[in-house]
Amino acid sequence: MASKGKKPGESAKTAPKAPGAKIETSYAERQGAGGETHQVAGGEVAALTTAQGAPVADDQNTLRYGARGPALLEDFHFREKIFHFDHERIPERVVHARGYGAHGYFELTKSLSKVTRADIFQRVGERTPAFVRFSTVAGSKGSFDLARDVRGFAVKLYTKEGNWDIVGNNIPVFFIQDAIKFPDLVHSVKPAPDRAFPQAQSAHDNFWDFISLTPESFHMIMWTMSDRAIPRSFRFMEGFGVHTFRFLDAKDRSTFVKFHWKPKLGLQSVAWNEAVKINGADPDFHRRDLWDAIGSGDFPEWELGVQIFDEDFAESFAFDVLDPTKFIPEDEVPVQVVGRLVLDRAVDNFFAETEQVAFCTQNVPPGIDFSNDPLLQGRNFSYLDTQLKRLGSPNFTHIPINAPKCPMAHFQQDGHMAMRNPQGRANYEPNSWGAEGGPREDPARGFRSFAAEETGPKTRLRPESFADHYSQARQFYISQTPIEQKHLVDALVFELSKCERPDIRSRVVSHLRHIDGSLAATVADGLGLPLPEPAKAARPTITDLPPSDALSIVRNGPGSFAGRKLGILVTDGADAALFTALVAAVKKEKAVHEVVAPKIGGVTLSDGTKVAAQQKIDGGPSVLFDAVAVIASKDGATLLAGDAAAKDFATDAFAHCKFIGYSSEAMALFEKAGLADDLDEGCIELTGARDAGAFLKACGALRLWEREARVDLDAAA
Ligand code: HDE
Repeated sequence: MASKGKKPGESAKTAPKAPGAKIETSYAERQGAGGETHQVAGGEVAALTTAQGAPVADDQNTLRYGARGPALLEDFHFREKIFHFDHERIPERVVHARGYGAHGYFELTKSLSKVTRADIFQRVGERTPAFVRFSTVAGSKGSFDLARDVRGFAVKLYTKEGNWDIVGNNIPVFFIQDAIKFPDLVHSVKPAPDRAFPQAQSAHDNFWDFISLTPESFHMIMWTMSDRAIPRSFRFMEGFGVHTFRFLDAKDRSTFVKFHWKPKLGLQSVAWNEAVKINGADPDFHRRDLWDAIGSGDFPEWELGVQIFDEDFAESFAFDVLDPTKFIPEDEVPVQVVGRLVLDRAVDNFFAETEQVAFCTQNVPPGIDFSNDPLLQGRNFSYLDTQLKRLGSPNFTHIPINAPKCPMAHFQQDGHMAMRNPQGRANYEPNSWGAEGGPREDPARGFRSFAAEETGPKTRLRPESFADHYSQARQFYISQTPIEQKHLVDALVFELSKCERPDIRSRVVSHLRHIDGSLAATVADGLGLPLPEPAKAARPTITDLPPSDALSIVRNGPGSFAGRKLGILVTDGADAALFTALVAAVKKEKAVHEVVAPKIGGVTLSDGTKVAAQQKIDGGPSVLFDAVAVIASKDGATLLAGDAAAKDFATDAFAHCKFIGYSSEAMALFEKAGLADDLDEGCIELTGARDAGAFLKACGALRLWEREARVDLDAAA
């Protein structure tokens, strides 16, 4: 198991050397260009070859008659190169197309041998290799990271008894109860078929039309309109297996289980206005964050938690445990932590690993089994199907990222791109070739399904126990802090304001009336809409489900700035001692910083020290940071005060409720930015190096949400 982080850009393998390949002169040299980057250093390097292995002498010019004549068909190098290029793309995933993956391991911290015979849960301390792919759902592969969307959280665990894929999301419930509605849900949120927009967003008529006609989706809507759908980074979000699964013990006795991933660094999201701006400033914000964290050795980590419960609990629970639009509050069934997941290695090649990884919900090892959740049952069909389309061959398990890391032996053979075929004469069983006859069944170790007794007529019927659509939506809403409730209302108003049809807006609000009266009234008011009658409800809302702290992001924050990023805007002549103290305090908090300066070449501080910048002010807006500091000299502050990007840096940080540290000279910038009269307890003057530590401690609260009432018309109203 690799445990060392790979620095971005560092390749695990070096290119194979062609034996004795001594490159005489490069193309650049022959052309007289001789630029440094074209020089062949050291003599012996890998020779460029065709895919068939023939060394290539000239990769710059096609073969043609004379210098200006027609190209020749016999140029096999050109033909092969273009042929391969033309076929580089594979179909993007129909959902979850935009994603980012990393390698790591799962380590068991608590044995579960009493409830499951799954090998991965037997030996405390044992590590199992893992690959995780995070994703957004609606956007295409090239869309931006900070769409308001559910995030995929798919984990492949290469156990000793086969791959186990927990293909989950960062939200513990789903929009629909039956897999047959999935194509409709996805069609509705994707760009409309006639105009092919909007991309990567749900703020449009088609989506809300479908939702307003699908009452079961309203619990999930509460989550997707909450800040959970705009996470600060993959590292600060939870993951959920969503469905109820089964554990099977050595005697095939079953208990139910739900899976949870809890981020070690706590939960955090961004503000919506910030998300919109991040998408412009850095569309790769989330993938860059993961890449940088792993590259710097700050390995992202989650705890694996399980909620284990039996049939008796399932019977007594207020909702059906097979209904994927419901979760089980942690207050009712505690989450037991049984292990940790650490991501410590970036991919060597995005396509080979992140793009080709093929998760399948039906990949479970012995000791783990499915429940009858109708969404899970449908997914078990869908994922295999989708991989065949995407990867083009039933042999997608031969691709290294998908291949199990335990021994495999079977009689499957042939097909496109077969890398492994049965050896010897027997490719069938039973056979009578004895020891040479290949693998045999293993009834003791092999996968066995839970022998559930199923009866009933063959029908298309939604169970009565799935009919309550609003009670848990309400429970989620009342579990949020006031600022989180406000963000949820704002999100609904924003999204519905993008719908052109007033009847769709109104129909959505008619459902909100069953969730919370003031929620419905505030959204209606935000839309300038008369409060509609409540929608017809299959069941009355249960109004006394207790709030649960586990559902709030704010209540599950980190309480420290560890893993976060401070943006320091500096100018020439800025106080060197203060700058140095700030950087030291950042390090002490296990956070990181970036220097933002008027020029990318950096600045010269008051003591003559030169500091390089990571961002020029125009390219490093404050939305890219969790908190900011402005350390300016008098002249520098005057310079910044005349710069629109510098003013935006300050006003956005303020509007997004960030903590702002500043040297007294920076007031000149704040004055021009119109902030001087508004500075509050989140704006901390750094009078000297000794204030740096206290500022970084204050940043641990992440945001001063109280400020929002002063910067947002909707909050003030
Ligand atoms: Fe998926 N889903 N899904 N899904 N899903 C896919 O498989 C599907 C659902 C989830 O990073 C597809 O390989 C159906 C719930 C993730 O590669 C496809 C239904 C949850 C990923 C598919 C669901 C998910 C996918 C598209 C309704 C959370 C990305 C490409 C029954 C528990 C995995 C692919 C990755 C991907 C089908 C509902 C999570 C088409 C039919 C619920 C994280 O097979």
